[in-house]
Amino acid sequence: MDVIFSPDHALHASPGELNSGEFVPAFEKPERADIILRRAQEVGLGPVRAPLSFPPDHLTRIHDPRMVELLRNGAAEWKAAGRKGGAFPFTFFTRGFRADRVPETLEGRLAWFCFDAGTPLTETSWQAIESSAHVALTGAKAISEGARSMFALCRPPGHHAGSDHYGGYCFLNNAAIAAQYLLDQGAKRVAILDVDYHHGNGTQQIFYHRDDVLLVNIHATPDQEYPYLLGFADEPGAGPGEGYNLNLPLPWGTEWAAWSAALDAGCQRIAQYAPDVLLVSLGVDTYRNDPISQFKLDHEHFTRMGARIAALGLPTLFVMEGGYAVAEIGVNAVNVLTGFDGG
Ligand code: OKP
Ligand code: ZN
Repeated sequence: MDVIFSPDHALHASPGELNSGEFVPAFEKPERADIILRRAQEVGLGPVRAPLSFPPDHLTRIHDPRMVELLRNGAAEWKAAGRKGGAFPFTFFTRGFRADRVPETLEGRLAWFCFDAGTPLTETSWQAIESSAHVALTGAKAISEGARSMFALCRPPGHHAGSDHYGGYCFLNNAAIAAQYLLDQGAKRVAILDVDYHHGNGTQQIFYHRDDVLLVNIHATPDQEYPYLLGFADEPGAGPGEGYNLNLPLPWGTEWAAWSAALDAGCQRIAQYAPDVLLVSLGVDTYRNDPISQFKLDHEHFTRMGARIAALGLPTLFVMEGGYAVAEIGVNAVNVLTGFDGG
């Protein structure tokens, strides 16, 4: 399958993140995408293509334009105010604060739109963020034109970003933007299968009230794991979207037997929905040696994951999300894709 990749991803290099009380080097770093690309080339996965460019309304179909504006200019405003390092929030919006006005100050907007202490903006982040969305859109365009499968090698990732909030190393929700594009091009039903270790809270929030996107999420239970506040089993969707969100939370320590049973259940729901297109939010942080995760999948399980997804027989767009065992991220991610291709 073709790989969509932009070297612009490297323009987002986080200066670090708050982790367990310390400011530590970022886990989400540029090497991740470069290593996946190198592995894809090593196994001859398929041609590597640059992203096309798209008008900004594809981004604002999903995201609040005021948040997009913050992502675009926040770091420059931060620097103009004499600050150093990345643009991090200091305050976080929560219950009890004014919900009826978006602040005008940079600090206020960071507090309003950003929900964690791991997702700073740097002066060149926007180019990477936008290119990551364009990588996903380019994959979606190829699928809408009849491709059986595509790999959008997105970085930074996207599934924690909601319509008006960002965090978890994610700024724009690449998979959601791609899903909306496919619907706008005429697809009637899109399914998203999120196999990242973490719950895709942003994707869930974006589509929670809709029945034209089925979301299936397999992830570490929020009773134990980030993002802690969403991703429980009793979140079926609401209004017209009721029945179109399926969360399959699993405990720390989950191995392939239980993980693959959840995958089977998720795939059965997707088959029943009979979508026109499948998107896979592909995180490989379920890997046994991932530095921030607690599942126990091995290299060969990623190959089997890809084969199970292929058995759905759907046009499939893979959108890269997480995975922090950097030395092994290439093998794990590409195993899913070669497993899909039957290799
Ligand atoms: C992004 B994706 C670890 C803090 C966790 C956020 C994790 C974001 C994961 N102590 N920080 O879903 O892979
Ligand atoms: Zn993750």
